[in-house]
Amino acid sequence: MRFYQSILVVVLFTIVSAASANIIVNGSFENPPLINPAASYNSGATFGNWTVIKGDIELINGYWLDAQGIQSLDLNGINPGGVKQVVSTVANQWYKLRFAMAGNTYVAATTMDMEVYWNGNVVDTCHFNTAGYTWSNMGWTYFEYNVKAVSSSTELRFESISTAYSNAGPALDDVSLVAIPEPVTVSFLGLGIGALLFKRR
Ligand SMILES: [Ca+2]
Ligand SMILES: [Ca+2]
Repeated sequence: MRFYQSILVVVLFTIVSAASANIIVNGSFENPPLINPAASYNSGATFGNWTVIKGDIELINGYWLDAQGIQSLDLNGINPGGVKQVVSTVANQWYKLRFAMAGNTYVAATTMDMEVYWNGNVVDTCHFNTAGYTWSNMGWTYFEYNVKAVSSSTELRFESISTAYSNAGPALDDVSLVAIPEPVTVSFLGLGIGALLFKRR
């Protein structure tokens, strides 16, 4: 009985991406810190790295408890509004987009509607029904999506399409965008070529 055993070449490549950080700046809307319970920003205005893109929005500090920190947005100031932030991205990189949504609870219960855009394309139309919720229990709900960048710069946009009450709309907080690490890649090169060979005679 003879054994012929080829050399098993195992080449192990391990790619471990560094832990990724949130690349949204001021995703929790804590800046600028407010003295009053609310501040209004009209279309074209900027605040803490966000730009208002339509209508008007209100930065809220104190009308309700937030998902994170002590400030968040009412995307309907006195009219449906929206915000955007342009972030630095890496082409072909996937990211996890995550945010908390609720609704202004100072009007009768209704469904608040918000569109999310990534690079100009609708990611989703999100809905939140405020029934049963109050300022102290907003029911903040997290939404998560995997989105892919196609260039070095990507626009992220949140837009209220809530018209039930023009001055009360979707509440938004705790926005994050984190690069999704490459899976740990283990390549056994040569495993098929120089396969372990047992030959028995
Ligand atoms: Ca916040
Ligand atoms: Ca409002």
